[in-house]
Amino acid sequence: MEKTLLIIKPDAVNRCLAGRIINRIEEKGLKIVGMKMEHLEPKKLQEHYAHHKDKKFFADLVKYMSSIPSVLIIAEGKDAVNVVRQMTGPTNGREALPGTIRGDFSMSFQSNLVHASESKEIAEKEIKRFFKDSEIHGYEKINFNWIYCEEEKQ
Ligand code: FUP
Repeated sequence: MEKTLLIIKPDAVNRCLAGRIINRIEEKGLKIVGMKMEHLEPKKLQEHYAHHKDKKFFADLVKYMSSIPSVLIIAEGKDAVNVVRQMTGPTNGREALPGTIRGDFSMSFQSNLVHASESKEIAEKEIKRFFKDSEIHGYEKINFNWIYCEEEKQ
């Protein structure tokens, strides 16, 4: 099944929201197949946000993201990339709808609590960037048959 990368960013860790965000992922029916805390280094972040390297907020973004540790998660499920993006809401927390993570807990463009991969291809690259193969776990989830119908499990 599809995998996506989520980063519970430094502001969420600092505001003690990591547990609530992890809860939402689990309650939705996504399967957590990787999870760790890591103090992200500027070099890795510059690569991760390379598409923003010419923007004026880039230096501040890297500084904030490398300020304290983040929690990194790989979530697996049918259409996981799209499902997690929907749960996250748009970049600006002030515009995100209630019910989304950013809509419920963020008032900011930058301090928007979570990163979620944008597409399947990007998710594959991001998972390789942040996780070793040995940190990704395959296991049986006992409630799987109650989350999907037969056709959706393919
Ligand atoms: P998203 O896909 O919603 O995480 O947003 P982007 O990839 O466009 O942006 C990545 C991060 O850059 C955001 F989470 C916050 C930061 N950012 C700013 O600080 N200011 C901006 O104007 C746009 C993005």
